[in-house]
Amino acid sequence: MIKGFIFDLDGVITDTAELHYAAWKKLSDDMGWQFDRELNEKLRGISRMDSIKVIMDHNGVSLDEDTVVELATKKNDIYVESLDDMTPEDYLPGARELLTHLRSEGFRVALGSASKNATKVLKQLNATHFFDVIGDGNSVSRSKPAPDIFLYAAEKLGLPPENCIVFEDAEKGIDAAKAGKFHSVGIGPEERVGHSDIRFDTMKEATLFEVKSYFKDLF
Ligand code: B16
Ligand code: MG
Repeated sequence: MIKGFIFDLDGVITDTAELHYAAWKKLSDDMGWQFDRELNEKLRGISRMDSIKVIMDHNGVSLDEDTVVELATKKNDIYVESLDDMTPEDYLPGARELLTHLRSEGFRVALGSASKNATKVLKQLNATHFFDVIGDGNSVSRSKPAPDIFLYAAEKLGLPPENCIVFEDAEKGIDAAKAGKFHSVGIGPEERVGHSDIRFDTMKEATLFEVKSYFKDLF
């Protein structure tokens, strides 16, 4: 039976991808690196250090580890500053409604994000109270597609994976959910999250009613 829900943050609760894009773009311009929206798509759901490595590989650049950390920190400073402008108006359409619905029906709810800035994002959205457990980039060391962040969240919720549904917008995020034997809901296009149990184009369509209808034997 389904007792818990685990949510990714960027691309599911809110669209921080645009802010990540602007920060990576600024760093890349300063460094003379090529960076565009297509490359930004490849960073969806992956950690900050993995992200900078993808950008450097794309540009055929190799630097010592200390410099890479320094540059990733620079990008993060730009990103974190931009979060100050985020408000409770910045939920993706449908996300707040779903979280409210889950709370009123008594489900256990966790965050399972790769971001080390997740608590700040939740605070800006005024969303912290929706979550019983916060699993973020500081909770585990192996990032998606490893299932670790979702396993961490489920353990803290006190539930086995088969009692939880994971919501994810990233290809590697769905890989992670499947690797952990969770049920999965994909948010986004077929070519990205078509391997989820059920997929919706946006969070607006992913209502509790639709999710319950699909997983009807589990409710
Ligand atoms: P930070 P999610 C991910 O969030 C983003 O999709 C990804 O683009 C970003 O690199 C990653 O968080 C790390 O974020 O630099 O804030 O630690 O989709 O897992 O909620
Ligand atoms: Mg995401």
